[in-house]
Amino acid sequence: FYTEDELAPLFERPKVDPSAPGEYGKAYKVTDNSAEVKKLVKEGWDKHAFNHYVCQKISLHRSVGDKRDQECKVRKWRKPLPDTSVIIIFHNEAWCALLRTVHSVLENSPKILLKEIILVDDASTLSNLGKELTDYVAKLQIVKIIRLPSRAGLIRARLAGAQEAQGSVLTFLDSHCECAPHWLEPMLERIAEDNTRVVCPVIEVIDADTFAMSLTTARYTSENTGILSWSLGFNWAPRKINPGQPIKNDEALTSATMAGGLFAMSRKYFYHLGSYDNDMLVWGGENIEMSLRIWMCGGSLEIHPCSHVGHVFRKRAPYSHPGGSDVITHNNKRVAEVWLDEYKEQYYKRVPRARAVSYVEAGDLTARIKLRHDLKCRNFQWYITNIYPALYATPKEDILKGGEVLNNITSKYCLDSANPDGKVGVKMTMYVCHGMGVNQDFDLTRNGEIRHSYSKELCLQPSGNSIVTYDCVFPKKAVPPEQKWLLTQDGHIYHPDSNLCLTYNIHHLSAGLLKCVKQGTSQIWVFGHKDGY
Ligand code: UD2
Ligand code: MN
Repeated sequence: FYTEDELAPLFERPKVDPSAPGEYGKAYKVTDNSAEVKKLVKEGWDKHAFNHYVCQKISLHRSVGDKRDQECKVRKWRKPLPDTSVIIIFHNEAWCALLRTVHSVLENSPKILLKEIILVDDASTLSNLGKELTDYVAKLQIVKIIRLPSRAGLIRARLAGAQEAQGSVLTFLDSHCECAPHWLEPMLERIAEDNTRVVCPVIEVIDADTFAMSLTTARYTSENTGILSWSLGFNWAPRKINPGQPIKNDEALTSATMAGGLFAMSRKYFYHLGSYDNDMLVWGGENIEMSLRIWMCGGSLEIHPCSHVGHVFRKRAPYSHPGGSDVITHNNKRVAEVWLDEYKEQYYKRVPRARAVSYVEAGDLTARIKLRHDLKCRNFQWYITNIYPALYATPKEDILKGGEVLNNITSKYCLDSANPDGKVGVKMTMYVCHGMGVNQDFDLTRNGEIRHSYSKELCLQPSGNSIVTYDCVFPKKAVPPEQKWLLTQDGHIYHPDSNLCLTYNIHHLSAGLLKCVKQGTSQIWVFGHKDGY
């Protein structure tokens, strides 16, 4: 095992007054209410999408405290561990955030394990990030800067950084992070044991307003791992295996996906696995692409509960997105086409605009498809079954009818779930049929469910006289009676549990349950009228 002395950092953290702003990861609240300060605060938010005024008040060397479990604090790390290059990419990052990231790496990483820090400037235009930055980091011995001549986007910027790296492990960070003590050793140990492991730290939240660094925000505790949705979005969810039980101190949590910005990976394995998709632009999708590639092509992805790094989560990006929001769709479309097999339909169903080639093009996929073939990767069905079973999609053969549910009164109105966030308990409405799928896309399954699977898998069931979306129970358990429906020969959607029928309420533009009647058309539905897209 390494001794504490052997793990000393290159730079000791200078002694900071414990009552100084933000020390131990505490919040800093602006108390000065003068017009002048208010103006500065506003300008900072506008420019950086976080409280830049507060960011500047806090020492570049602050302590963030130590929120690891006791088990982690007493751990020793097995010799020898590989060294690492820390790669930090940035575009117009605030000085205080960027340099605090750099200093926190220098002061919390063992000198013998930290080969270098590589800063990749993705064509920043802020004046102090030029010569002033070059001069500043020259004093930091092992910090290099690579300057990209034009805006490359974060994927290509990371590739440029990796190209220069000398360490045997690549560790990526965003440019607004702060490392907790011994953040590096746990990740390096996992990789030393098996270089096909890709390891992420627990990401603590640095509050964009107060710069408090905490584990308390419910979404980002060490209990959470990464998941994905059919629209290829990333999210967090509580871990499934032994939730709440402490992780043995030489284990890590496996994770279906990674957030993307903070991870360590053997350099050799990074290239063996096809680094990144060089044709992805600006921002987005690369984290899901890499997660699928790692799992499907023989590696594993995990979160180490003993490694903690803070990250400033912002509500909006402070920088421009050349190409607009289409670049994310472009990137995700590449993920769907290369990795999702027949399940790519599930993605297109939720993001219809991605389907039209004329609208968003995926570009040339030959190289990535060849990579998947050469690496003999498993298929997406394997990933669903083994890595993320909650990503259930009804198999095609089990869908009896799919698409719009049109009511026969006017032949104009369709069942509509105006519920983009996939909340449960939201009432169904009726809306002019638009043929775009999304809110108006439903599947009647062989099991009798009416599934609405836009942002989440939801099932229709009655609640009083209304119909609401609720979490589907199948396939975890059998379909409960309240979620069972039957499409009759004459077009009624019958609910056997209540012995009532789905009825269009023309006055309230809603759908509910009423006694089944033969006459009239408010209970006659055309299911699967359009294809859903
Ligand atoms: C998250 C990830 C981020 C990335 C992204 C999806 C975390 C904590 N963050 O977004 O790393 O995976 O999802 O793509 O997991 N940047 C450039 N050039 C650009 C745009 C951004 O260099 O054109 C830099 C930026 O300065 C930052 C990093 O890339 O250091 C990530 O950007 P972000 O912080 O705006 O992304 P975030 O955290 O919302
Ligand atoms: Mn970030």
